[in-house]
Amino acid sequence: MFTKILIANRGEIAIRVIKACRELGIKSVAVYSTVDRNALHVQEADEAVWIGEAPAQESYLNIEAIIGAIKKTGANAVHPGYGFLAENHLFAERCEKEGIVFIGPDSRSMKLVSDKVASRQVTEKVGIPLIPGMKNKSTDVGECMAAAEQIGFPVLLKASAGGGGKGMRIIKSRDELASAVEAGMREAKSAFGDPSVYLEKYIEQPRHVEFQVLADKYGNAIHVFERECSIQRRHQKIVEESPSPALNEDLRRRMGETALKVVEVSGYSNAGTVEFLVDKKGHFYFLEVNARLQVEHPVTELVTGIDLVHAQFRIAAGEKLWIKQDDLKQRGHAIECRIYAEDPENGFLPSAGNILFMKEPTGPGIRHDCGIYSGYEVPVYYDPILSKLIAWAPTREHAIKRMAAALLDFPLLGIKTNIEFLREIMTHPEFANGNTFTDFIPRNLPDWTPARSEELLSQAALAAAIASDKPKRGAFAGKAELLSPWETLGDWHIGSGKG
Ligand code: MV4
Repeated sequence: MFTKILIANRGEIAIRVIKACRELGIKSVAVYSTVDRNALHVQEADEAVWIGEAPAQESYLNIEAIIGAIKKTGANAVHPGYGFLAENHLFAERCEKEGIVFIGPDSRSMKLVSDKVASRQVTEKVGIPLIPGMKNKSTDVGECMAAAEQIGFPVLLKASAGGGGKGMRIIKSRDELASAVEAGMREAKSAFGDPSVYLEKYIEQPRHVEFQVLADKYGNAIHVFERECSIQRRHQKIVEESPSPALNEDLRRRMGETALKVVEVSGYSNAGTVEFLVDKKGHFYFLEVNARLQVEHPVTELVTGIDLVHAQFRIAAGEKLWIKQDDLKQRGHAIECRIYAEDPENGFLPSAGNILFMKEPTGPGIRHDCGIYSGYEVPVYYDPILSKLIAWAPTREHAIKRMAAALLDFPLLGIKTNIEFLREIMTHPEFANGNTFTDFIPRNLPDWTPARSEELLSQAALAAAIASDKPKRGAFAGKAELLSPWETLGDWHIGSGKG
């Protein structure tokens, strides 16, 4: 097993990996940009290396700087987290060349699965169900017209170079096809530099259901069940849960088998996620593979008891898979809410600033993967995710109650967040009924804005009163030695009892 792992990331996922190292007695190395010098991951790691200025290109995406930090500290492996370089096959390749273990898939399979067209061709050959559609991209309206007739309306136009829903257009009939295809190509050209598009059968009101997989380097693989991630805002997942309310045992078995077939044909290893769309008749269609540990991995960990980060370490270190598929069971229900620094009164635009006061939710079945603290200055440079709140309980109904209560017990003052919006979702009858389709937000909470509740205002008043001059945790960031309590406990008097 590794003796020292460098985490090439920041925020809550860096903390998550640092904690996984600590539990196994593995030394951890954080990397940070100038603006992150007081960030929590810098304080929690055993060592910390500055890698550049705030813009990600100069720091967390700076391959040379990160390789340099690995060599400088003698780390024998690197965990990329998610985002940044996590699915950058050039970085994985560079690590392979430098003899540094990249904790994730090898660069070849990473490159294959991230090429949507190639992975569609590979999966189609072995009978994996794909959304009916064009085999190749096109820039010709006539070709698209013929394809649409063959597919059957409504069809969905997708930009070949797009992704994450960008540039998608629903085309309901033949009459609107030509103008929609021309507009779609113009948009694709200006947004992605590539005008080519393709058409698929439009799956109405689908669910986004993904399967966690674990595969070792010797061809052994298991799935660790599903996560439902349909509640998205502008194609950004905000609520995820496991099990999915939509799956019965038979559908779960068939989707799990299909996910393992995708892993097999792509030669994938380590932790990965196979994404599907599920329609209202229970038909499922392979979408893509995510070659990284996902933001939402905790819901899988809570219902199966598997530590996915430890599993990543062990597989990357060359261990043979030690879990048998039949050993795995889902127990209870877990729901995750992503806490974002976004201003719901301003179109959920990212909102930075100083966290005046926060009190993390706790209690039975509550987990909080947190990358912030009272006094922390949230920077504008990076993805606005602050933390993830996860609630586990024996039943879905109970997990919802636990989550709703935890969201009510989570003062986070000084910056705008989506906490109130998440409470609305958790307490919505359609969520309770399990009607969690990808159109949940536009259908149930269109143009939502927060109500200024008395409860919130009194919480703010209370927190403002409490938020005294607590010593900023950032004071000792980056310093090798841990400061003594005398320098960090503030105005406490110990011993004389004189008060
Ligand atoms: C679709 C679809 C319906 N029909 N394709 C969204 C981004 C990428 N993951 C693929 N996505 C979809 N592809 C067909 N043929 C529905 C989605 C979709 C989605 C669409 C709109 C709003 C939110 C969505 C969330 C997940 C998936």
